[in-house]
Amino acid sequence: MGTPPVTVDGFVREFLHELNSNQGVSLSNSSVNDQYMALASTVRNYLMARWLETERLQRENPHKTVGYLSAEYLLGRQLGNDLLSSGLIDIAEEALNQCGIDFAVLRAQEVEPGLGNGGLGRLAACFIDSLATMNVPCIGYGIRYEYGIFRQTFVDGRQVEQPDSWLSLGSPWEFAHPEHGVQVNFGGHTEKTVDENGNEKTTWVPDWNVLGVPYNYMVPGYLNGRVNTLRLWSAQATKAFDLQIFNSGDYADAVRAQTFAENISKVLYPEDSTPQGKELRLQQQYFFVACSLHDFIANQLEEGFDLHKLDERIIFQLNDTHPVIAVPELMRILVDEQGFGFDEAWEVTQKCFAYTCHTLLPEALEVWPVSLLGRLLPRHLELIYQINDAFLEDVRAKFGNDEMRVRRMSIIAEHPERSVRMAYLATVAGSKVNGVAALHSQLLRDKVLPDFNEMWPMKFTNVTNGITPRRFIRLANRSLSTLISDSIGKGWVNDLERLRELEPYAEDAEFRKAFREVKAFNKERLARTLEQRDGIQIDQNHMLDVMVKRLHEYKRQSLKVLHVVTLYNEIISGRLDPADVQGRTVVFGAKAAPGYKMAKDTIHLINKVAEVVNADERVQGKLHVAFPANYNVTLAEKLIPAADLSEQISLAGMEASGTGNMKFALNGALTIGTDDGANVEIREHVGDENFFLFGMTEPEVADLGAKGYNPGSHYEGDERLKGAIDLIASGAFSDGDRRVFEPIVSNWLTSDRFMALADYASYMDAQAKVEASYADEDAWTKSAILNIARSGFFSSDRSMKDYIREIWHTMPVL
Ligand code: GL7
Repeated sequence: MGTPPVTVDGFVREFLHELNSNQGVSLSNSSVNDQYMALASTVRNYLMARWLETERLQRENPHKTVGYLSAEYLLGRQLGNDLLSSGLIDIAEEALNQCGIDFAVLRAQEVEPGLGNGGLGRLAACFIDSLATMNVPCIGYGIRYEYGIFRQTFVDGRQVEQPDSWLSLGSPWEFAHPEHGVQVNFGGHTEKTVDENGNEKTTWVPDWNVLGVPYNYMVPGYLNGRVNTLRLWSAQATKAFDLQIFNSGDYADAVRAQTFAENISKVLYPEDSTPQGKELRLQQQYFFVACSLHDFIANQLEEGFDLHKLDERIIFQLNDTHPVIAVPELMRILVDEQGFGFDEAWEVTQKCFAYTCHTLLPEALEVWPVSLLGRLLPRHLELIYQINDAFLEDVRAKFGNDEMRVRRMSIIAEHPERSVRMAYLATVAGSKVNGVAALHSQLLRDKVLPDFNEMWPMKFTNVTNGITPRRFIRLANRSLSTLISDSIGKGWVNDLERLRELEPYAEDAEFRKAFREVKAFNKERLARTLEQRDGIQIDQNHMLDVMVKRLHEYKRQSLKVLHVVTLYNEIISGRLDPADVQGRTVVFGAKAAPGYKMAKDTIHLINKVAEVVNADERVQGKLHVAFPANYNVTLAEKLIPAADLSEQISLAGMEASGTGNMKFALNGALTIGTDDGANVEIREHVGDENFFLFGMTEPEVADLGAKGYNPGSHYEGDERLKGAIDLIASGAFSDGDRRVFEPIVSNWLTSDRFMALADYASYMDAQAKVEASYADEDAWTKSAILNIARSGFFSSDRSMKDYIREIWHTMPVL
């Protein structure tokens, strides 16, 4: 198939053709959505030949592929990204111009697919971008949720969730293939039979099933002609399913059955880090991994490939525990369908999986009650028991009959309810287990999985997360990109360590001036966006102090609120002279899981504090709080390039990595942060003097916890802290009603699980340093430039190299 000519005229012709033939309209009577849809098809047409070519090469000369199994992909908008990757951005802009269309308006028309909660889903999107750019064969497998992460609105300062119907205006980036639907079974029972050779055979007799329909998305590499595939599965009722019920004569029941099946891919669970053990969630997990494994293996079988060597063709990377049910599924396929012996199948399976753990929070480690798993997937439960028996035999062989250890390590937990520990299953099955930042990987070995580390020290490794420079610098910060390219050439976009060449420019007054202009430009752009989107006005001369991430107690948005309230209180009480205060706009962006009360109360508090502070003349021009609703990738792309200060203030030992922290540093914001997650490595790279460190270290946190933490003593012992908490407790931010924020206040004073009060004084000191540094414009700018120059390590291209070397042993296709 031919690619349209790569010229403005060629693009115009293709675009008009798409408008006519796909949208059925002429330019003069087309809507913005028509134009956006036609533009998307045009871009697809340019990428199509490369996609087909990538696929053909892989078919003719199969390379080992990464099967990235992830329940979430937080993709962000596609249009800009695909235009960038195909080198068509300028041509498209000019072509649209010639048609009298404003490119920016069409870009704004795209609804971002929010098929993830936060860092974990966005990481998956960065990784598949990097693999395509590095010419590594990869298929991303996941779920095509009909409703992604909810749209957040505020009503009287409280979060209200709206469904995210991202598909309602059509989704021009996907290709549905109903003809390749995969049947997925559930429920029923198993039967044992003995064949003519006396071998026992198990058959799963399921009692219901659904159809998984694949939707393919292009994943273009950056200017390299490669287009990998993201395959997301959508659930439909199968014919058999319908017919059975139709035959029973109940039409209404049949339609209900269809809805039941489609429910499986209906909605993304909005819990971030704290899964709810809901049956539908397990259905989703099994649904997408069963489809994905079938998809890949059926292809190998068609080719006549020997599945004993499956690991030469694929490595399935388990993105957290969500896809871990793939382990017994592969065992089932090999044993029950392909006639492998158990040991033989286990040997293959162990080579085909690797597991990434993304958390340290005990409540985030998924477990499934045996009762539920057995009802939904009876054969898988049997296989899990069998895997566990064999594993525990190895434990006994290695450590003697240490029954305490055996109980600790068992994949099956007995209390409080008999259940399957998915992280343990993944660890036992995986060829490698990795954490997502150096500190996290160490804590994973020492605290979460110490027994496993003792058993298999070689299994454990670290791969520090990364972010794609294409989306988060080149696309999101075009003015900075131009400044960088004008100084060191264009090669940095897929070789981010080259940003080092910027170091000398920190000493160059001209460059610093240009950098400040870039920041000013980005602030102005942000101001326009917030005005349009939220009716929020911000002062572009302020320091922009940003905390954007999911709302979670461990991330400590409440510590940031205490800082804001302290500043406010100090000014209005006259203890702080406004003339001595650097004008500051604090921006929050955060969604709370709908059932997470403390997180929602904190959102309410932030909004109420914003209301009072912003209306108080005594702090005008000095302190402003902005909390735009519905923080998402699209807003991040505007917010991060404008930021001066990046807030990464989790309690040490709680944030596995963080990836927002990397995006800020790479866009020239300075970090105020704890010694946690990837902050540790960011500080090592950018240098102590360009990072505002505060707070307890992880061992100090552990010590304090062991000694017994008493938040009340911090409150009593610190006038400013007491003042801030008392002000909130007094009803100053709740129209005098002291009850409204009582749960937050009493939590601070009596429990404070994440020790915000213990780190408060140190945080305030660090903020004072921020304030002093910001006053020295030149010194601040130098630090910002050095942050950029020294953060090349945090490219997701580097993360991919680490995975390839340590875990996957795949090769780029030359
Ligand atoms: C997370 C971690 O909380 C976060 O620190 C990490 O950067 C991210 C990607 O590795 O994974 N784990 C998790 O469950 N969610 C995350 O964002 C939702």
